[in-house]
Amino acid sequence: MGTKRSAQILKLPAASRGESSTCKEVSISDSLARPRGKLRAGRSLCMFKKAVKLIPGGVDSPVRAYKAVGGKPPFIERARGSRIYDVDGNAYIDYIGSWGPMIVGHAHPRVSVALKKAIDRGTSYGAPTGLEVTMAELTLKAFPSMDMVRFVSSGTEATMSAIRLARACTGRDNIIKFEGCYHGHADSLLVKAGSGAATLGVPDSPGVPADLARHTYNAVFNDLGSVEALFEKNPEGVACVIVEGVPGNMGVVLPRDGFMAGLKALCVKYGALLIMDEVMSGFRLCYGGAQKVYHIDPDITCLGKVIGGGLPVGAFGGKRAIMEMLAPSGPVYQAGTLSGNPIAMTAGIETLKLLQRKGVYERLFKTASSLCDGIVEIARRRGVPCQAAVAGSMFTVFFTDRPVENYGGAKRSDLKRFARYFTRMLKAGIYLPPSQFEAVFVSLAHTKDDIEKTLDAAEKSFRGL
Ligand code: KE4
Repeated sequence: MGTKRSAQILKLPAASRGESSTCKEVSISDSLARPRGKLRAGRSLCMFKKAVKLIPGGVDSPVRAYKAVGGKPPFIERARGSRIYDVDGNAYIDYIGSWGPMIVGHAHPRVSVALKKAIDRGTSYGAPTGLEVTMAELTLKAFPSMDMVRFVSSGTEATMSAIRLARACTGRDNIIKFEGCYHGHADSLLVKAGSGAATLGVPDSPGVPADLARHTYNAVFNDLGSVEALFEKNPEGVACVIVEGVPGNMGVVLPRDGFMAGLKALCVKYGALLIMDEVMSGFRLCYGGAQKVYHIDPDITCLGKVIGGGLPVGAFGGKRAIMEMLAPSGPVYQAGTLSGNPIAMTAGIETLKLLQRKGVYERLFKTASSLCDGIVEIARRRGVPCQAAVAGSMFTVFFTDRPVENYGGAKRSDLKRFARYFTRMLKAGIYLPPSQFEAVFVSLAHTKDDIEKTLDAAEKSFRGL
């Protein structure tokens, strides 16, 4: 086959049942064995049929609907360690990990025991607790660029609030983001967004007022010239540049050497704040995120996913002078009923404590690398062109024969081939993100045997792909 089969692998150091009465019960199987070699799906299909009448698209977050890969999503009933189990009794090796949070594995005993105790103390008070102080101490120690932090309930709230803060601090309205980067679904950030928006081909969502969208400019990731050009063409100034610490929402794309430092320098030059969105990269690359790997001092950092340990937590933090602009210390309003929730804080604290153990990130990086390298090697042998990037405990294999350094490069991927690969792997019991524009996540629960089983499934899936 005349295709270029080289695969570039860039690596970062490790610095990183609403039971439906009409859907019948089945037993849960712990093995990956498939009856007659295929997935049972009766109950999931029954639930999906019901769900689509009650919930738009049958899901509470678009990427879960399998629009980009075809078929219907399995409905999940439980998870433990590296395994996730659907309502038809199929078991899968899970590489979504709830889109990043489950880095220590599902239902980790340390986390579960702590949560069970916390629940007996009540689930929400709407009042300050010592748990938030503990979580703040842990977070600020991990991210020394931050003097203060505010907890919220999602990554979207974190980035939305960070943008408001940056606009208030600078008195400017314009923001610069990057095509293909996703920062949650706040209006100003749904302009050429990645992740689910890119997956569904709606990077610019209807419903975002043109008057607001015009204040959002998109640069090209890894292209400092495109950023400077936007600064230059905005004499009224730019409030902030927001960037994913390592983009995972166009798939994992690594910053070129000097890119992040260059961004920081441009922000200083033009008086804009640098917001580093580490909702995904924070605690996924290493204990301290991309800013530790790239030695960057952002003005504001956004966090989420891992810091909630599977419960809803987001956070944004930064320099004291900036953060004290926030109500009630300052005039910038931001609030949340469940912000700093004691159950969510408990899960986050236990998860971060587990991640502080020696050798954790070396192990995560080794697991991610061995899986990624193995898939790329199989693709090479099978004549399937692909590129791959590993960043700590996350990676993406792009089905393209050219390097992927930005969203344009990611979009050159063969999405049909990705969909075939995804479907074959799912049938083999491997639960991958249903989109080329997402990251694969490993956890401390993934074993050598899991990796071997996954590569065995890949060996079969690449045949005639
Ligand atoms: P949430 O509002 O979904 O908690 O976080 C938004 C967000 C912000 N910043 C980054 C870098 C993110 O990756 C995200 C959310 N990531 C997606 C997965 N690519 C969440 C999955 C989904 O949308 O269902």
